[in-house]
Amino acid sequence: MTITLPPQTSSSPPGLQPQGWLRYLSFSLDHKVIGLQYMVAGFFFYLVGGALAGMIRAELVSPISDFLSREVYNEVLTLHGTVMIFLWIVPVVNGAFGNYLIPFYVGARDMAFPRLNAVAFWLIPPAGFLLIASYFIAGAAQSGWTAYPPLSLTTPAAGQVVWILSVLLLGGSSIFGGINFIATILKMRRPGLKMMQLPMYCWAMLGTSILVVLSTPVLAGTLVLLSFDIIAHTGFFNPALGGNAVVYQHLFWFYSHPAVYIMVLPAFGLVSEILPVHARKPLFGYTTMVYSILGIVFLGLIVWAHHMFTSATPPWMRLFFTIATAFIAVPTGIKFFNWLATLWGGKIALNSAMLFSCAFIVHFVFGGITGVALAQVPFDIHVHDTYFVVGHFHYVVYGGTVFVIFGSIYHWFPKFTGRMLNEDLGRFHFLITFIGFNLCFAPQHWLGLNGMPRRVAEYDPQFTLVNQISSVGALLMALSTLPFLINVFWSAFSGRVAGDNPWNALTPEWLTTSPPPVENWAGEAPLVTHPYGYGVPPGRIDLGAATGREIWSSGQ
Ligand code: HEM
Ligand SMILES: [Cu+2]
Repeated sequence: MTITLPPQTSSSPPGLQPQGWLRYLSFSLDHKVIGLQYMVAGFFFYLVGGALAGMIRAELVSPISDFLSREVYNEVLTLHGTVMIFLWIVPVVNGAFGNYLIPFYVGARDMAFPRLNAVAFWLIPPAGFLLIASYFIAGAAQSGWTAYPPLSLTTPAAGQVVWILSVLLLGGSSIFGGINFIATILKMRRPGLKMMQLPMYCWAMLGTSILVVLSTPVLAGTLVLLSFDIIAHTGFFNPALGGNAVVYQHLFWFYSHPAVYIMVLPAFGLVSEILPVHARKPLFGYTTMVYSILGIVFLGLIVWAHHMFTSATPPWMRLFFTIATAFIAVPTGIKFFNWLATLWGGKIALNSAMLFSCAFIVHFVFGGITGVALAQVPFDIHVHDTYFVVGHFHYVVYGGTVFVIFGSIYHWFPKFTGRMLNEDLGRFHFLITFIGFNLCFAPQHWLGLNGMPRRVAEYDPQFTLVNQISSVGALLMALSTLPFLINVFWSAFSGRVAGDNPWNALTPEWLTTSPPPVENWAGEAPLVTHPYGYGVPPGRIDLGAATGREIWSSGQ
């Protein structure tokens, strides 16, 4: 079957589109505007999720539930998890950077389906406000972001149904986005550009989008059935009505394990773009990087039940899921060593983008090792549903993904706005975030190993001191947002003018003006066949016909 998409010249008559900053409040079809809309909306929800995290940590300063009632604690916890995953990380690493960068990387003027793209974004704000409004109107959901039955069937129904509705809207948004990325990467490539010449972020987004398209509909279907159980008292998952709650867990984790890769694969891709530029070295092991992404996609789809070792899972199944999970360490390890090899012997600029990216590598390795530990059944039985798990996944999602989001903003801000972010403020931001993060989440592993359960507002007084240390870390993280926000607002208007290519980078988005014009390039899109041809002496490694600046001019 061959589908040929029309060559894109103009997605919409520019004259009909609002200009200036009004563009960002309108139903724009420009992939760059949509990308930044995702970014700003995502950051808004990050502040909301962060405020909720602050409430959680404030409650946990003392062992009794004094600041929040137990019910409200559960609502805050559920909102926090849902907002951070579905409204901050997923929309930003996929929607924001994907929409901004992918058309440049494939040499297109826009995404394959610009209108679908706008619809995907505009589903997010209503879904987010619905979720938050439920807190004030009906009382928010209380059953955690996993919404396990029978818990989600016995807590107040209205908030849970609103929660389901909101997640369904966000899932729809993800699926539309995923379809668009797959079509754009496979079908919109500039003539002459081969798949194995694409920047690594394209491959990461291709893998991510495959996961999105295969697994999100399963979550959507599951939640629809759950809503039937709540509203119409059907018995799909309700044990009291002959349903099976473990089936819910299988279906839920069939989405939610891949979801960790939906968050972290794009982050891998972004890091693979940042490291070569600031180390002035070609990305090491391009081909193995591509195959390890595909390997992670495949393995990511078959390991979901490692979340269910304590859910009456039979021994043979536990064995299968342990082994399959351990195998993910192979492609992930390949990527890790390739990043190290990229840095090795490089001319490293330790600027903010690089600091955040390098910290990502450290955190991710730590989170990965605790993950392999959790995949071992005897260990998991000991720490299941304790703070060890909370420590583990925050190292992955925050220490991994959120650090990469910040690094990427420092890297691409000059392209977005035409101005540089302030480096001193950036390094200061990095330092406080780094200290705050590790202070907050490293001690939680100790809490878990010593038996403090997660999702509780009250705990044994022996854990008080360590919880207080963790809360101080959280406070530092909250404060670290300030220098970042000041930097962004100040630099957007008065920062140093960046020029088109302040980092002397070779990927195609830097070969146009900053910020880029409506259709990305004034003339024809450049053909970039060696996006990582840095610092290689001519003749030493055969990079084909042209490297560096010669590539930039061809086709322009
Ligand atoms: C200032 C930063 C943050 C702090 C202090 C914080 C703190 C916490 C705490 C204390 C919990 C409760 C764990 C439990 O009892 O089960 C929690 C849960 C959670 N957090 Fe965070 N968090 C932060 C950032 C993030 C980020 C950036 C994400 C992004 C994905 C995130 C995702 C989650 C999730 C998914 C849960 C589980 C919620 C649930 O089990 O229902 N957190 N967080
Ligand atoms: Cu998992």
